[in-house]
Amino acid sequence: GGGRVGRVALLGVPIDMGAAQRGTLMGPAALRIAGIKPVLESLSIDVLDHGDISIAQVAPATDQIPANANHYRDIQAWTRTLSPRAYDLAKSGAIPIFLGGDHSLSMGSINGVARYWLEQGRELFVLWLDAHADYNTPLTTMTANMHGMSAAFVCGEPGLDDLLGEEPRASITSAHLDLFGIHSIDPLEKKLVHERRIAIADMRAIDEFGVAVLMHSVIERVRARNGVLHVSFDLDVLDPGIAPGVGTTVPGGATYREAHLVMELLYDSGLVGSVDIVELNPFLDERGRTARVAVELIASLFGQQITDRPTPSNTLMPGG
Ligand code: HAR
Ligand code: MN
Ligand code: MN
Ligand code: MN
Repeated sequence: GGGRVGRVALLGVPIDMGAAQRGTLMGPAALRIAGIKPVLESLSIDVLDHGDISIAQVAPATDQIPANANHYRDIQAWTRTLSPRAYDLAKSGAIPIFLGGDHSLSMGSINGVARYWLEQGRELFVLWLDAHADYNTPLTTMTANMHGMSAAFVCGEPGLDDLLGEEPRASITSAHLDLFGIHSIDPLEKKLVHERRIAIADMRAIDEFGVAVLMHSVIERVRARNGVLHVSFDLDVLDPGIAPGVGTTVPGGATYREAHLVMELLYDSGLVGSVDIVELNPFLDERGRTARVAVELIASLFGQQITDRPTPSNTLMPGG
């Protein structure tokens, strides 16, 4: 397979202050070691790795630090640095893949990408693959961890209004957000998600109806409006049995095949314009398993057919 997607731009975002557990800052390196670039190249995709961004040059902020937002200044610096980079990458015509890093990075990646598509007159939709809804605000959060607030922020929920500083805010409407694979949500967060009537395919719905039926409705909604889809892929949507290398594992996640089918259907749709891969914590991983699963899933998202993969071998002594 492969060939339909022309160019991919990789950008590492080594951020871990949005989560309670340190270590996701090693995620971009682990994804590279697991072979994200050569795997995409094997699908005839032109891949440019832009390396990791750093927040060293960002101008000091002058706004008040809001209550219930841990490490606000760090996340603010990352968001203000990432958003214009995301805008530029989208404008370059490549499909950007943002290598995390914890999920707070999506506040910057999606803001930048949304700004570009807004200028183009195209509607941006966001598919949020996650155990969690990440729809907290400083008013609803139980932890103050900002990676639990990123979906709410990109939908324009109030509470982090000065996070971007001078960088223009380009929110999507909550009607363009699809939460998928959810199996952990806080009480006030759940209330807010229901008030906004956000589309949510939780793990119970996936068990009952299956990934294919639910994904077709996501895809058709985007296609009906000639939209573009950003995929925000939090590895904790996967069952901890196949993806132990994340900070917030929740039992009852997606299986290996459920996750691949999501990616295969997304590839077939041809609608994906940008991607986040987040929450990989190599400090917690088992011998690179989670990083390898992540790279295999990205391959499916970019056209690897399950029947085209090299045959796994159990041979102990090749040629013996
Ligand atoms: N809902 C919880 C909170 O707000 C847990 C959020 C955990 N977030 C992530 N990203 N791992 O999905 O703290
Ligand atoms: Mn998340
Ligand atoms: Mn999560
Ligand atoms: Mn299941």
